Formats: sequence, C-alpha cells, structure tokens
Amino acid sequence: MENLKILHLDMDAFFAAIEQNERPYLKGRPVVVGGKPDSRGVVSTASYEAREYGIHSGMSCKEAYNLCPKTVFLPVRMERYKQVSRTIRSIFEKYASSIEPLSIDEAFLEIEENPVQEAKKIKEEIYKKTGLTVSVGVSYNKYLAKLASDLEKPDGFTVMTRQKAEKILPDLPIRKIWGVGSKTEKDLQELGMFKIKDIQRADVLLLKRVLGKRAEEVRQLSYGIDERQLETVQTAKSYGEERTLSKDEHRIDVLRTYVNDFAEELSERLVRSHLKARTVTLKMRYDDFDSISRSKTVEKAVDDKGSIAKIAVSLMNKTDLPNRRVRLIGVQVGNFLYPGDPEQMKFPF
Ligand code: TTP
Ligand code: MG
Repeated sequence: MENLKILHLDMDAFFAAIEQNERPYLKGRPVVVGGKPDSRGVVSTASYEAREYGIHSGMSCKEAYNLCPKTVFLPVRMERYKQVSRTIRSIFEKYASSIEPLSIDEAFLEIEENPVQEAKKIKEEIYKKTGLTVSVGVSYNKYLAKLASDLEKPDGFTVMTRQKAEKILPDLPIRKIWGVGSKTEKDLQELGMFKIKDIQRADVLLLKRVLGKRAEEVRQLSYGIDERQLETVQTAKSYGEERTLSKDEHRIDVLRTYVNDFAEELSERLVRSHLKARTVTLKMRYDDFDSISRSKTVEKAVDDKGSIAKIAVSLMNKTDLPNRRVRLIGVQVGNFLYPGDPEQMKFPF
C-alpha cells in the first residue's frame, strides 16, 4: 500500500479571496490587493477573475489597471489576513501530527491515519470556518504533494499516487520541478530540455553543467523521488502538570492544594500562549499503581486558574477518593481554542 501521508495545502488567491468573502459585491469581479492603480504599488494578489486578464502577483498596479480598468484595487490588510491564517493553522493542528508552515497561506501536513479522508475534512472545515477555498495535494512525498495541490487550482483536490506521478511527470514543463526557476529554465531550454522527460533522459554531465551540485537532486525530482522530511514546528495538544507525592495521600483537602498549584501554573502557560482550553483532565495513580483519568469538557473555554481548579476538583467526585490512597496527581488542559478561532473573535463570520 502506498503511504499517501503528506499533504500540501495552499489557499486560493488568499488576500483577494478574503476581501471578496467579506464584501460580497466583490465576488465574481476582478480584484487586486496591493494598492491604488495610480500608486507605485505592486499586485500582492489578484483574484482569479483578474488573472483572466493577465494580471498577476508582482506586476505594478498601473500595469494591472491597463490590462483591466474595471479592476477593484484594495489596500493590504495584513492583520486581517494573519488572523485568517491563524484560524487555518488551528484547523491543521487539529488534524495533523506534524506541520511545516511555508507561508501565510501554505503548509505541509503529515497525517498517518486515513490521510485522504482527513484531507477532505480539512478542506471542508476551512470552507466552513472561513468561507475560503484551499487547494489540496495528497501524496507520499513533499514534492509530489506540492505539485498535486497546484494541478487543479483553485478549489482543487488532487491525490498523487505513484502511478499517477509516473504518468503525468514526463510531459510537464521543467519549471514544475522544485527549484527550477526562470533562469534555470532558460538555461535548460537552451540545451533542448523543455519537459520533465528531457531531464529524466539527460546526460548527468550535461545537467551538471547547468545545475552544478543540484543536478542529482533535480534528476531525482524528475522521477518524483523526494526523501525530504517535514521541517516541523511542534504543536502541543495539551499542557499538563503532575507530581509524585512524597507520601501516599487520601485527604481531599490536601490533594486540592496540589490541584490549585497546577491550575495556577497551567493558567499562566495558557495566557502566555494566548490559548484557552475546553477540556480539563484530572489524573491520578493510586498506591497500587492503578492509574485513572477523568475529564470534563466545557462549552466556554477557560484560561483562568479559578475555573481550571474548580473543574479539576469537581472531577475528584468521580474517583475513589477518599477511600484509596494516591501516589501521583496531575491536571491537564487541552482541546485548545486558538486566538483565530471564530468563537474567540469579536465579529462573526
Ligand atoms: P500565493 O499562494 O503564491 O498566491 P495566492 O494565494 O494569492 O494565489 P494561488 O495560491 O491561488 O495561486 O501567495 C499567498 C499570498 O501571499 C497572496 O495572497 C499574497 C501574498 N503574496 C504577496 O504579497 N506577493 C507575492 O508576490 C506573492 C506571490 C504572494
Ligand atoms: Mg495561495
């Protein structure tokens, strides 16, 4: 079985799509985010409608205006885009074991269990929470996942199996190889190489003349071989505090003082990371090493020590206290609400 565990996700016309989504009269119209047409600004994003006129990122707004005078030009609202980016990130964190963020609107994810189904769920959840579409590529390595996400943009969903990769790679243009930019493309074209299959067949020495040290890597990519791992950022799913007691304990009021200490520590960590928790868990190990945990999930996420302690203490009622002795006690908070999550934002989507 193929291990299609790598996902690449890239939001469609990100800045422009956010503007169109928040101002419905812009939907279906050519929109440029970047600045006024008479300014010296450049196009950050062009909506897909604007792209039909040949407008693209990086060109001057003036040039864009000349291509399509009815284009709506908008200023960049970076704070807002970052906020949406965080909402998307929090969705990634819910599903993926590791994440490699690439930019404000793009990331690699690794998902071990049912990656294809999970990828669909992520796409749906992004749409539900933000009203925006994302293009998704699923494959067994980073290069092919990224290639896949681009194939059916916008609103794409492409699963790149080994078989499919072998079929489509040869006829793709060489610039579809990661790291082949316009300069390298030109150099390779001068040697008669236009499609990926030309690189597959090329003499290694010839490739080295243009690519130097990168020749071998480019050749591997031309066959869809890419062994790079995700460069991940670790994302905590929960925070916990626990202590093994110097003496086994069964008195609730003594145990409660530990719980209060933990709640204080956890509250500080949550506030520091701008998180709130929906689930509080009480963990205990009895003197016979029997371990239990009891959880409560609340509707309104918490980050203050009083609420965390109150929930944790209430969970003691669901244990064998005070009839058994405890050698370890701990509290965990999880099921985080991130700053970008809609529930925490001032205005509704
Ligand atoms: P991209 O993902 O490259 O572009 P996009 O999301 O607008 O369009 P698509 O992915 O559908 O092709 O870049 C993401 C955002 O980064 C983009 O919305 C705006 C910003 N950006 C710039 O500010 N300047 C640029 O030159 C580029 C390419 C992007
Ligand atoms: Mg994008």
